[in-house]
Amino acid sequence: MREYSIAAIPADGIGPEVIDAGITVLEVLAEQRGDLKLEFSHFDWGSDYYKRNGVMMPADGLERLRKFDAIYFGAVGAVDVPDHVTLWGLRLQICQGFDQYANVRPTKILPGIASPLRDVRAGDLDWVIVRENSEGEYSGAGGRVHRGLPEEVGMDVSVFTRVGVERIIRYAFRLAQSRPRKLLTVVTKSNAQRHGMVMWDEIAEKISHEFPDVTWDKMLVDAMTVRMVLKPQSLDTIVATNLHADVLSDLAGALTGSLGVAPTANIDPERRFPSMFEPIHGSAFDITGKGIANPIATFWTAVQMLSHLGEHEAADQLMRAIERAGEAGILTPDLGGKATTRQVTEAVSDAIRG
Ligand code: GGG
Repeated sequence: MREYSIAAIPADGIGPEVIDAGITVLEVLAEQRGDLKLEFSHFDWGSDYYKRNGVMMPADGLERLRKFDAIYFGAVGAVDVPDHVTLWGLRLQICQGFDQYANVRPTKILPGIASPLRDVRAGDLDWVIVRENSEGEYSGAGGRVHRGLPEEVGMDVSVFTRVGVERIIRYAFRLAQSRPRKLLTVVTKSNAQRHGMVMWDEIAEKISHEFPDVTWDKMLVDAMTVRMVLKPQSLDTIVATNLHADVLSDLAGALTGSLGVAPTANIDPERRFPSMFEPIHGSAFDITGKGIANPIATFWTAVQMLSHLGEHEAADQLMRAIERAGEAGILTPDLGGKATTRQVTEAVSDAIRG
């Protein structure tokens, strides 16, 4: 029996609903297999915690998380707490505190789910977006001076370091190399942003020589949005900055049916710290409590978590169960269906049981 301890941080909005669903299917999976024990510890951090304590997580939060094998995360964002407070106070603190510099976002059209793109169906669109997750536009550098005055200045400084860019581009080349098509697209905006983004291009060129079997190209982020829509089959692995990849992966989510199916893994490739697994979507407070949140992204990120833990068979089993629920047409309203979170959870659990 292999045992893993997992920190569950459901946080805000629909986060608790989808994490609850995720833990249910993981427990069904562990029970059905019999070779796996998953021990969940729950943390009530997030916006409600902030309203009670003035912080999104306690000062020793990272220290408390460090001992876990993985973190299973819901979403941040609340109606009555500013977004930059919720994001920086919890999700980014964990990503940056644990140097989870590779944010990996598999994107494909699952069976039974329709893409809004004409003539594009399951198999035609199969990408992995790699988001730089530690610096760039999310460096946190900058400031505001002369607050409230006409001459007020607000600055967000994008910081790109050679170490940071080299490691993410190398990670992306390695990932592209491990996939059948061995294709990588490096996205920047190096025509307009002539310092850090030009350094990205130069570093990509240098690192490409370590991977002679990977075919790669460069795209400007604006042109990339067009290519994703018009020529989705021409793409495979994609690497971009923190902000660019954030925007591109929302588009990718929509192209694969809904953001509700899009998973993400915040990985520390060197395994010094626990990695964190979550749906891409936020707290979606417009549907919170209605029981209709799509749990598929949270299930799919559990597949990523199992793979990261080395449980590849269990990961494949869960992925097949997710696909079978889609094939059976058990879909939540964001995908045009009528199923509830609970019905999708039951369908995936039944598929696991076979
Ligand atoms: N589960 C992902 C999540 O909660 N995202 C909230 C959010 O505001 N993210 C912004 C970002 O990642 O840039």
